[in-house]
Amino acid sequence: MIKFYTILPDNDDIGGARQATKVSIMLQEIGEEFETIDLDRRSFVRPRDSEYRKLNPNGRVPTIDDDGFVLWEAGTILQYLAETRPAARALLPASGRQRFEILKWISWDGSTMTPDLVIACPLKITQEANGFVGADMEAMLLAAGCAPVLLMGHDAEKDKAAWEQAVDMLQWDYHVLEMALKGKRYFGGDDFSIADIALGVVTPIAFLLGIDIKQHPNVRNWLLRVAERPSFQNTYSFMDHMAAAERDGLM
Ligand SMILES: N[C@@H](CCC(=O)N[C@@H](CS)C(=O)NCC(=O)O)C(=O)O
Repeated sequence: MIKFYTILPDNDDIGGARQATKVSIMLQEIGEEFETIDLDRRSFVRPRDSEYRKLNPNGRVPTIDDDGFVLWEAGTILQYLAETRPAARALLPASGRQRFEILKWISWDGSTMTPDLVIACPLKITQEANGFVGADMEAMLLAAGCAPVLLMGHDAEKDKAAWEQAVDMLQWDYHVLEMALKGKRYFGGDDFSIADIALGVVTPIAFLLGIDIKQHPNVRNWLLRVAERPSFQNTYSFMDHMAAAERDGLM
């Protein structure tokens, strides 16, 4: 049985590992049995001498162990499962242009959307009343690969300019998604694919930053479509971020 290493929200003060939910959603979509190994972020994931780093030297989740084959990087795990499990064939065609269209979105998420969110999250804190990046928050952001946090909180004008630039980048990312969904139900076309799993997990994170997607109706309708799937409904962070959108009138 696949072992799935993650950080669940229950005992984690920042709501668990969003990237890892891509894998648990995939495993549920294909009906694969798996064992969840819930790690403590501070004591098991981050320490450079931890046992876990022998599996994943990055000190990040997700990681899977499929009968001795250890794999990390959420997007690659999605592709691996799609190609090794017959039940997952519909989630990534074996050849043809649609396959590369889908893989393009997996790559774009890892190289563009997720990094833009990672930059914007700490900058948002600088814009909140009494917001400041305290020592614990700073350690968390540094572990998550966000070194620019060290430059924040010293100059209010520069923080504001950087936050506005980060929001502008994210708004453009939503515009890219909006155009891609024109006339389509899903990113690969008519059918749900691994691209929808990856982007379905990260897209709603922007709601935590108060980013409004009302001017992007295709993205909204796609998100609502994705939200009907039991695998997403079972995912606490996704449901929480969608509830924030509803509460704050962002969709
Ligand atoms: N590129 C990696 C990124 C994984 C990642 O950033 N995971 C975060 C959770 S969402 C993590 O493990 N953070 C560890 C920490 O905060 O110490 C992937 O896509 O799998």
